[in-house]
Amino acid sequence: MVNNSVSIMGILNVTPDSFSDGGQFNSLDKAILQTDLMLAQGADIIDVGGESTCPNAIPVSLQEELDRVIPVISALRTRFDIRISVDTRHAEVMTEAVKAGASMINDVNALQNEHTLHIAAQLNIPVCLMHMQGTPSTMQQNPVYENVTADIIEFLKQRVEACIKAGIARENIIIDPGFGFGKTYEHNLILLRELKQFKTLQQPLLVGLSRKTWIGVATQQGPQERLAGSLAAAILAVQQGANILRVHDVGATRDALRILFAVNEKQHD
Ligand code: YH5
Repeated sequence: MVNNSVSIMGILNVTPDSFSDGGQFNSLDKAILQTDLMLAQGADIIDVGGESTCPNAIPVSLQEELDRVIPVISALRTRFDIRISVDTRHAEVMTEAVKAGASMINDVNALQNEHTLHIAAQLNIPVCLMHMQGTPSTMQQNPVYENVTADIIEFLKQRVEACIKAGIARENIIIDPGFGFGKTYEHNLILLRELKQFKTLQQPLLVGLSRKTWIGVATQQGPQERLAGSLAAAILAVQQGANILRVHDVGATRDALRILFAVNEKQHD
């Protein structure tokens, strides 16, 4: 945790078709090496995902997702003392991941599937509720909002209420506007400009900005050249109250946060 207030969640993709790391870390050994590196660089959470949610991703079966994710979580659990989050939309993966050692659920569907909602309530661990308009395959076709920030705050407010009604403790609920998920370039800019409005929900706020398409549009850079843009976006988010940053580049993000906290004259780690 940087300065006791912002946590860094390192992304561990275990998808062979993963666009952002070129599928570099799809074997168990590479997953362990990558985790070791992210831990050394200051990650507080490792987010393990086996299903790509980008629009042209090849769909994976439930069994395939389990086969990718569960051995990695087990291997990380035996080797490292770190919180492991599972990035999944499926109840079976949530259950098996927690058995294998995960202690956080990251659901890009915000537990809208009734089964996942009840499973998450039983598991009694932190959950991240992310907003997405549409489904991964269609979400970027024509996203429309009346007021993007207000609409997403209202959606998340309703999801927080549904979770509490299902028995999830309020302290275990993290919210996320879902940058890039059914949002135009302009929508992403407005969301980051107005991010502090999400603090009215009074829940921890997670943001995933790292290397996303809109950053590439703004900087005119490809996926591997979006680090500087991602760091700038991360700092803008933290200045508005973001509590968890989901990132590919843990060390660089930690250094950027150190500058922010040094300037703000807060303690550093
Ligand atoms: C998120 O925001 N995002 S997976 C496209 C890219 C680069 C990165 C084209 N899972 C989030 O990281 N979970 C993902 O360049 C997430 N919040 C939460 N909670 C997409 C991703 C990416 C997509």
